Amino acid sequence: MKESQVLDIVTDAGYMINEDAVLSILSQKNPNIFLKNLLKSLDSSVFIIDYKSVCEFIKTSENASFHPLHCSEIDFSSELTPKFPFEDNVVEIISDVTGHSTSVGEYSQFVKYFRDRYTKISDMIRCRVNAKPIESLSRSRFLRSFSREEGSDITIIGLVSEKNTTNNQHLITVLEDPTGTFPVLFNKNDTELIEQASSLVLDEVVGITGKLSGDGGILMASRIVRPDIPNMFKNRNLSLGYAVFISDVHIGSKEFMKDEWEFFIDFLNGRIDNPDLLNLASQIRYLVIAGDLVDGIGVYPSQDLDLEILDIHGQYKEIARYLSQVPSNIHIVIGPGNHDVVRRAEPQPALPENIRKYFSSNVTFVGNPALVSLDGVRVLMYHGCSMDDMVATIKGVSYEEPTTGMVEMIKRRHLAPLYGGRVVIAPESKDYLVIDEIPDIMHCGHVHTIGIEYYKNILLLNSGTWQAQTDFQRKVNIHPSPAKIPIVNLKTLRAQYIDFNLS
Ligand code: D5M
Ligand code: FE
Ligand code: ZN
Repeated sequence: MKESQVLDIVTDAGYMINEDAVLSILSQKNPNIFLKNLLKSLDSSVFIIDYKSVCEFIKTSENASFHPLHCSEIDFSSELTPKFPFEDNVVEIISDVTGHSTSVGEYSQFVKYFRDRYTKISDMIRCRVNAKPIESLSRSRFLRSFSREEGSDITIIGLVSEKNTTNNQHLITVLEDPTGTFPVLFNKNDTELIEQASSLVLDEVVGITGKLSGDGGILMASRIVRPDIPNMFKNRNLSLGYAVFISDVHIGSKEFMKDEWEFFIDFLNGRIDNPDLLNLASQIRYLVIAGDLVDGIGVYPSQDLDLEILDIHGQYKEIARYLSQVPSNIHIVIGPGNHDVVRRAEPQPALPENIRKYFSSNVTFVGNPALVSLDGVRVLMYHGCSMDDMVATIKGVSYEEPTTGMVEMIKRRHLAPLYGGRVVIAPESKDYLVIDEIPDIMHCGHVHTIGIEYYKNILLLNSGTWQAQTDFQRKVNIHPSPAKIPIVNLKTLRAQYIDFNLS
């Protein structure tokens, strides 16, 4: 049942309804029946159905439950008995730069870094299509000058090193592989192709199929081949219980939503009078945090005006204090974001020892990105800074629907395909941002909006935030969706979210 259906039924019955009441109705097991019975129970003096009238009805009904929004108003008597002990909630780190960084930012390291990006992604594309090295095209150009016959389709794979529009509105790009560079033209009259080509970003590795022009000097493109993942990708090794995914807590910020966050901690501890949610809480095994734990210090100009806690250690002590209140059987995994106290360049290493010491022993620290296995379920964690670049350059990618950007990352098998934008890259000897192994779950944050979506069996999650809209975000029209928390069944990979907003 959708919000609009609730509104239609209520209006048809001659009532008005407020938003909280709609939420409460939609959170019921069977909202349709619940609403029907609720309408029957109202007496003629009621004009607006508000939350209070829904609550009164819940108290007298058998199968109804309170929306978590309101449980703080109710006495809870039940107790949480965790179903999974900490020893069972294992975390294995599969890929992470922490402890392996060799980057000092020299030119030669960038050459090696991009070579690794090219090798890994071009190998994936080669599984889908036969390709020639660019060098061989220049040779065929020489041979073609002796022959006028129509050429057959050829494919080259390279990094997109230039992208421009010609005077005639065609799109021209240059592809670069280790053997050379070659120009590729997308004809403006092929509307479908030109639409696809407009999504090419500088430095992504792509295959392009086409025919050589008459003089052999340019490839006339007919198809773009991205590495992507197989349509038939199947999840393996699924597990049991639940995992909760959050990010962007921004402790220390004046906009940190303390009450909603404490309500969330209450939920994890089962201090909630909703039997379904209590049952859910008892089965939580993991809490995964994808960066921006704290607001940090000096992350942007004049940040101190927006800070409640002005000391970085004070900020981390506060989040550690809160996380020590999470039931100790829950294994917490923490990766950093651009507000955390590690280098800004990606891949970022895990938080340093002088910060880790504040946290309890049920916390595992990883870098950004990191591929981890939660008792067999592979989770790719990435804070998500590249999303800003993608929203700015790829049509259809938006802050409102953050999973659109995550799909573009998977299609390119790279977490930050565009080089030279907002994401700063550290030239490690291998490219940790390549999506090498296909995860079961991909978890990002950063843009402060919630998104839950599947792409070819991969569960894509963008966790929202615990920070209300900042002045800056208001100016640039970013509308966060705070305190909405995705929770995932590790057996089925089905995800739902719980709304902890109090107003
Ligand atoms: O980023 C939260 C969101 O706000 C993310 O989409 C980037 C955007 N943001 C934040 N600060 C800036 C600046 N200075 N310029 C442009 N966009 C920005 P967070 O990482 O939590 O700050
Ligand atoms: Fe953030
Ligand atoms: Zn961020």
